Amino acid sequence: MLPKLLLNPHACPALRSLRLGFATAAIRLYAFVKLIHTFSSNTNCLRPFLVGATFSPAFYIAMNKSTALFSCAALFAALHVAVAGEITGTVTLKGTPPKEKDITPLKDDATCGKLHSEMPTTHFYVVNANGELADVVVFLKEVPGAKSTGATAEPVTLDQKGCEYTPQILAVQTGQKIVVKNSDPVMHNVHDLPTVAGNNEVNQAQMPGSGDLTFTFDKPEMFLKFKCDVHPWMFAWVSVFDNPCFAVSDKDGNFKIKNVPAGKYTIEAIHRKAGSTKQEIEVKDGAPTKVDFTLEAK
Ligand SMILES: [Cu+2]
Repeated sequence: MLPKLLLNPHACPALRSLRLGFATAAIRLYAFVKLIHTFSSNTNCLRPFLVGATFSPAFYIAMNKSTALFSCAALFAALHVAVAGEITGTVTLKGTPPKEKDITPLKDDATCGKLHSEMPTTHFYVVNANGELADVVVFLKEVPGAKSTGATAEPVTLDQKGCEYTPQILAVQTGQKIVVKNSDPVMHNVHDLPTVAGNNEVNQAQMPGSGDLTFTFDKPEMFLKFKCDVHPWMFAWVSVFDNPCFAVSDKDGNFKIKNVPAGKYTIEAIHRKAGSTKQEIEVKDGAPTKVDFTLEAK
């Protein structure tokens, strides 16, 4: 009976006004819950600033129209301070990189060699036809107030395929899981070699078809080395950060660092062979910031 009355298009003005009131309250409540959910499930740069923004379902239910309205206003006011920007850019390599080296011991290996139809090579410089460079770690030198969200961030996968690590350059946060897979029909021995105190050295065999291994690191470290004790040509390099404000350039040299709190920063791009370069930038509320880098082949 009540729904019928409420939905009747010829209802009296009092009922129409009541109906409008319900609809507005529902929309406000939905907008607020959606907003909170967006930020509380966010795993990137802004999250450390909104750690308090997690509430139980009971909280949403108990909230009435006026609290919703007040909270929306308060949250929007708070976000005006915390609104984030996005940094995007491209890394270009100047000059011609040295020719990649053949990995002859891999091709000659009785088992691993069969996994390659051609001579495998190193992947020191992964450059596209336009000279844009992959595998460059781009990060903000200091992000005041930002903390690692690694404990709840998506794990990063490090695979062993064709008796090579893939990817060979990766970056994670402190406490973020690195899941090591073995997609090969051979045994590997995953062995990380940290140089920073507090990061653990682990040396673990991984049989073909066996379960994944998990690694985490507690301290920031650049290019922490992973090797395989069975296959001496296998290496991967993991950079560990204590905040989420970093990226690794893709095959077209592009990178994106999302939800960076507004402010002035030093941003650095570092490549294992081409070295590093820095720039001073300012990220403004809600605005995209474009930063391109050029590194020289060495
Ligand atoms: Cu191996």
